[in-house]
Amino acid sequence: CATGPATVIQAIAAGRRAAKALDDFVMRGYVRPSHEDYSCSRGTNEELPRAEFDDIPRLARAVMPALPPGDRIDSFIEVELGLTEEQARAEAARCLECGCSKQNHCALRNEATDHGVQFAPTLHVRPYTPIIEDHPFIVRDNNKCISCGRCVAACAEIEGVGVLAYQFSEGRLTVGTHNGLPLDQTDCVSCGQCVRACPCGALDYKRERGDVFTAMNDPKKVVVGFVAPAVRTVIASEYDLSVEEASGFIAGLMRKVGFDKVFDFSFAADLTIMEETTEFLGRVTNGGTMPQFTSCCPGWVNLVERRYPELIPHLSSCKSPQQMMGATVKNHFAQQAGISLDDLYVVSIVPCLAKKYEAARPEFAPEEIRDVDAVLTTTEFLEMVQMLRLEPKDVEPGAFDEPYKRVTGAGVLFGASGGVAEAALRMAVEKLTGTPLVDDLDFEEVRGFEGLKEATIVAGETTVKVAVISGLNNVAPIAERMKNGEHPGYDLIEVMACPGGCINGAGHPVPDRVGEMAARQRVLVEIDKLSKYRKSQENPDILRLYDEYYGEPNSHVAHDLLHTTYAP
Ligand code: HC0
Ligand code: SF4
Repeated sequence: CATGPATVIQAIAAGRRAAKALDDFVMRGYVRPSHEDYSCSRGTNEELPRAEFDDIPRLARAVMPALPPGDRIDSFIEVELGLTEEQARAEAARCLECGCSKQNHCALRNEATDHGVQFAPTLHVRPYTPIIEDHPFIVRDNNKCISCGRCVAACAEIEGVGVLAYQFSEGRLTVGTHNGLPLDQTDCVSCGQCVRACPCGALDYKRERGDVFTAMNDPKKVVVGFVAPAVRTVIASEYDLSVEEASGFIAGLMRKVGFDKVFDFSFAADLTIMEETTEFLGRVTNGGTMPQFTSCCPGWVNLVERRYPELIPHLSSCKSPQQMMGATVKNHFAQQAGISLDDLYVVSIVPCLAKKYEAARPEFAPEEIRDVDAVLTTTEFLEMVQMLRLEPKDVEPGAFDEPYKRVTGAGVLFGASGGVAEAALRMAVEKLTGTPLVDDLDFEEVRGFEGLKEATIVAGETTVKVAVISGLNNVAPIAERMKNGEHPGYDLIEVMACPGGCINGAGHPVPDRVGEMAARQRVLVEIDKLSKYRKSQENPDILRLYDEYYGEPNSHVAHDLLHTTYAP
């Protein structure tokens, strides 16, 4: 198992501060604690994805600031990749050398390049401070911090959580937590908007792609992937696809990356609508706790648990689509396909960091087997595509797999703010009036980027008042009023932590042009318009799943697998 990567890591390990640099690599998921295990787990050298070798320039650059000045890294690059010293230097000069893999687009580098700023080798020479790992997956490296304060602002002003603050230490202004506690002991909701705001990789998150590659390289494992609605908006833009092409292309791309089965989250979004709208109508007719809050955004659920536990009875008991899909695959699909749980590895691809937190919650790992084994962000997925050197011409577009092949436009809409409410209204109005909703499926009032949107819908004898909130700072006034016993005047409230919903999640590449968010939203709205089925309750695969497995919405089995409880 003596491989290229092992040689490089050993060589780097000979440098000054090498142990810390190596820790940095391990923490970021570039290498395993034992690189021999890492190589062995991938089989022979020939079977290693080219990517492991392609990562070397980035690894080398990452460690440069921690090594003595000189040509050591350039010579590693030369040795491993066959570049000349001149080429190696040119390669290195393209980057600010912070070592981050900044979501494919580095705003700081782009700004620097636009303004003609040249790379200087002394840019980051500072006293080394240890990398802080005080959160399940967010890592903070103050060696890279440029004290711009974007993360502090994102946490305070977009999310209203305010757990980050400037700190002054040893003559340097950097960022810490407001009360000095480790991040995982604060009210951090894990939305990742701080990571998204950081222009230079001082805030980053641990990658899970190594675990996913390992599972894919294990011949015993059936690796199932499912992709969130909002991810296709980014794939459409990255590959310049039409709306009609986006979903089929992403299914083909996932197969090419190595997934054995590919499903669409929008299916689970339909399942969520069946469960959550049934719960809502139950509360309306039985005088249950009102209003009902949606529960599919784990950033929002984290905020309720940490800061507003009084509101827990208002949260829908539904798991998010991610966890509904995981539970359905690990139970219904495993049983139907005759796959033992030891051999089934389930991966979600999402725009969201909070979903990494959600998937790791102990209640979603019955008998210590997680329903969702790994969570990849859109960025991580695109990194895997790059590592495998896949080109669009390698991709054969196709449908998602049975038995969850068909999805509705309502499920796809989930990816933007207002989508959950709109999908729920399409079912609620139909049930309340007893008449199939044929026209007037579009509830445009709840779409768009306003932090608070409202709609009043008259359905037969019932009037449903809906609020749609995105950006957690916008929920505080309502939450505070409810905490003090006031009714906010709504029946159903959708809350998503990220402004504009999941299309703006921290796991996507950072938009680098004006209008990108509106374009992402348009993709979802257009897919909905073109869909054969536009109401979750008419999805034939959902109806079949109820027939053969769950019985009916909110049934005993459904409660067991598709609902949850919350802990203050
Ligand atoms: Fe979302 Fe979702 S819509 S939270 O934003 O509900 O991540 O896209 O996958 O689970 O479906 C994220 C996006 C999802 C979930 C869905 C919901
Ligand atoms: Fe995640 Fe979406 Fe919530 Fe953002 S809005 S934290 S991307 S689920």
